[in-house]
Amino acid sequence: MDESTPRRLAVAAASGVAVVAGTFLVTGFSPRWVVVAVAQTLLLLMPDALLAAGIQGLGSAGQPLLVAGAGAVTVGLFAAVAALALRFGRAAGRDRAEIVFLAGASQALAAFVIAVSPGAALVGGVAGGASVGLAGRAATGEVSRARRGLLRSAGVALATVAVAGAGPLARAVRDSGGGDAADEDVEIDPVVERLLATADDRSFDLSGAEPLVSESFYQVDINAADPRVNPETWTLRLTGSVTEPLEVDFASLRERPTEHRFVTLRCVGDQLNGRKFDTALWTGVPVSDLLADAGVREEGCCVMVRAADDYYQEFPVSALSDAMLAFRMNGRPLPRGHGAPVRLLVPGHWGEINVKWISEIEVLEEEATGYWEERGWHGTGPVSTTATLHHVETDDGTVSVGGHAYAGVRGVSTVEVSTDGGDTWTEAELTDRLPGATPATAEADDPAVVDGEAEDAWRGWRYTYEADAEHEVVVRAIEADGTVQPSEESDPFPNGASGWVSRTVSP
Ligand SMILES: Nc1nc2c(c(=O)[nH]1)N[C@H]1C(S)=C(S)[C@@H](COP(=O)(O)O)O[C@H]1N2
Ligand SMILES: [Mo]
Repeated sequence: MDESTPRRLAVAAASGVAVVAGTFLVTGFSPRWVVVAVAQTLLLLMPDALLAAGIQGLGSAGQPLLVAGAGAVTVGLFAAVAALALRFGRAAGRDRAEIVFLAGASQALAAFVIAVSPGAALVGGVAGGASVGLAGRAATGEVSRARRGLLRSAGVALATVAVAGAGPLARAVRDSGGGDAADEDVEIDPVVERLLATADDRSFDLSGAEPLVSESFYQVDINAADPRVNPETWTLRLTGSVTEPLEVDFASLRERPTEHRFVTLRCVGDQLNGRKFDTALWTGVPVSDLLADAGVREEGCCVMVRAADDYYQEFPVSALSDAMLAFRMNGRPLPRGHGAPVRLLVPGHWGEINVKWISEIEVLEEEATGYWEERGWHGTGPVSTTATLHHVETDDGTVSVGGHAYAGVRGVSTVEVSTDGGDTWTEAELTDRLPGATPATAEADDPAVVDGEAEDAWRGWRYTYEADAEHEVVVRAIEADGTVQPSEESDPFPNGASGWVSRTVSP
């Protein structure tokens, strides 16, 4: 290693940073950014168990970790490309301009291969090359004046990061918080407003637990950066074993009969008493109308539902009979993170078949395997019954406990609480059920708007009692037909977590 080698490596590293920042300038935080493309590749290479722990287990917290790791790998990749270019250029006795060009061009090529974005490749190559070029002799030759060159190179990298960072980074940070069009001031439909106000009225005030409409809705998906799907060009195709294949665009979907529904989602990867379990008021179009138009053939047993992020899930076509294509959430346009512009909601089923960014429903004549089932999960069926215990408050011997209970479309009729570790049980107080499906054409002041009962939404529960010694609280849900939630505990993998939630309480 001659004296200039460490400097050349530093120049290469700065150049790698410049490429990563330069490409970001063009793509923003999207699947076309080199770092996101590398992250997706890392996901593909990851062992199934690690992948599941990252996505199903960590949920949205896994995403920043993955992106940070992929960022480091990507900088390293482009630094290596720059270092190779410098090495070859020098060995071949090229002059500085030629070496700079070689470095920039090879980085542009690498960027193109990684993320197939010509604009990003060009800007990335220019940033990377400029960073090498301004390093001057630190990169290409004699040691004299090398230090100043190194500083200039790092300067280019920093400047690119700063320029790339300002606007798009702010947007990325906002997007990763779920914010986007859905965050803008939109006028909420009066019927939606009435439904949300009703949900609010019916909620118990439980510190530590969500109201009946979640304030923060969990997010789980396979993406390092969620797809951006343009509603103007979005279509949904109905293909496969149908008499009349169909393609609907956003405008024609929105002309179909629309309704508002309270629906709960829970991820099969949710822990016992976990937080990947939420409820929203969704607005959309029943899938059955579309299926009827396409005409499912008698041989059609199942569907493969596909999405813009290359996610795919397979399940019985019968599950779609009461499903909905949703394009609004709590009265606002569906947020990007929850599947904009259109997602599927399948009543009573685990979250994983509620496909976001939906692009195709293919009717199959034979069963097939979806994304998570290929990785060992059993999450395409109905949810299991669960009761959470998220609220525990003690005040001078008075204890108040509460949470939510959910049994999919089987419905929860009762929640029971034990304060002696499961020996004796008492009925908890339950929230009134959320209102049933409401046509979007309803009049807001029509009493029927809040009549009826949501078919697939959780209920809140609470129980207040006196206690003077440490004790164990246990909670269990009972389904509408009297079935008691099973007590046997299991991990989320592969069928979803089961068991009664318990907690030791000291008054
Ligand atoms: N296109 C697509 N749809 C998807 C997923 C995904 O990775 N890609 N994840 C599924 C899983 S595992 C769950 S639990 C729910 C979560 O929906 P949410 O992120 O809106 O809460 O979306 C489902 N739909
Ligand atoms: Mo999930």
